[in-house]
Amino acid sequence: MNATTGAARPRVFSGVQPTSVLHLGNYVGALQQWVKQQHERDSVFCVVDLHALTVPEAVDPARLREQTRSVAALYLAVGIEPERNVIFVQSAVREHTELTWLLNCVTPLGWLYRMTQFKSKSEGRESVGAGLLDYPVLMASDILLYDTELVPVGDDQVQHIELTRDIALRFNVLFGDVFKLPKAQVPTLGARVMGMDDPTVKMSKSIAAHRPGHAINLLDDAKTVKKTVMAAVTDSGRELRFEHASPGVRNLLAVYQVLTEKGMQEVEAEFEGAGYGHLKKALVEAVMATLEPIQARYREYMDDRAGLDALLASGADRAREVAAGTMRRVRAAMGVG
Ligand code: ATP
Ligand code: LTN
Repeated sequence: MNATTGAARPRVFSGVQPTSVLHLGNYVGALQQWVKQQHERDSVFCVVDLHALTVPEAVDPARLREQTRSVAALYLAVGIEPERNVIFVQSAVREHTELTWLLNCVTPLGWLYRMTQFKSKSEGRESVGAGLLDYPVLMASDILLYDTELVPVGDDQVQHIELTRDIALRFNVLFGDVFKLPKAQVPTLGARVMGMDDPTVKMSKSIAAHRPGHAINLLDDAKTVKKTVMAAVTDSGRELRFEHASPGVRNLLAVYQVLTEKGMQEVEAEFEGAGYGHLKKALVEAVMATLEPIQARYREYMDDRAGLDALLASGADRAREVAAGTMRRVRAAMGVG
């Protein structure tokens, strides 16, 4: 698909749901890794809008469309180069839904009921759509359509990628060797950024939507970031060492470390004898130093609507070419189409 990439580079696929504005956890857990490795990988990055529909009551159609463009603009704004990588919107490539149906037919229901994300997202609800249970099969289709080897994600998604391998393996056993078996790639640092208001839960878009102070969003201004960080949960101690810190303080230290790209010891030395106020102030500066250039580029992409749409259309064309080839193999193996 990508004439400039050559065959030797491993294929990478990843995506984010356009459920709302992305946060710092999405950035350090996923997007930052994508950017760092884009020169050594043959990458496909997708805005997974069909996944956002799995909680349909949370989605307004006009907002979903706008949010989808906004996430795509953020991919570009964080530094993903469209010439080197394929960037596209999931619903523009129909092969994703077609493969989902075919993979549904080889996926035991028990495997889907076991997924922790399904359990947590369906908990306490009177009724949930079949799409929420089927979410990981759509995700498996995303990954398997592109002969993906590596899937860079935060650690909450590892279970879904293991399931993707299981589905691919089962398909290959039943119908012959069609799919490559992908692996998750989780960053050593920042794989699970915790909530600023509650360091016992992962920073998450869905919580941020109804709890101000939970997340640092990538489009937050300096005043909002300052308010969120200054109010972040810490403890009554003073110890600024990774090993002895409470979960809230450890989270702040880890985010600071990952944004400044400093070593653990360097960070500890920097804050030796200092109070939490000092750490929080330094963190606000580090966050804004990361976010300001991203926000400036984001505005440029969002202001050029035609340019962004053309870029996504060309990404979808390139993605479709690969996806169509995989579907020919799948249909032939299954005896349909
Ligand atoms: P939602 O609350 O809508 O499920 P989310 O905030 O969990 O959303 P996703 O769209 O599910 O975000 O995740 C996009 C990517 O960001 C995935 O690779 C995921 O693993 C990663 N990610 C999400 N939250 C965090 C976090 N707190 N720390 C590190 N990585 C994260
Ligand atoms: N479930 C993922 C989003 C996602 C994804 C993918 C990630 C959908 N399809 C394929 C990697 C590869 C999440 O982050 N919530």
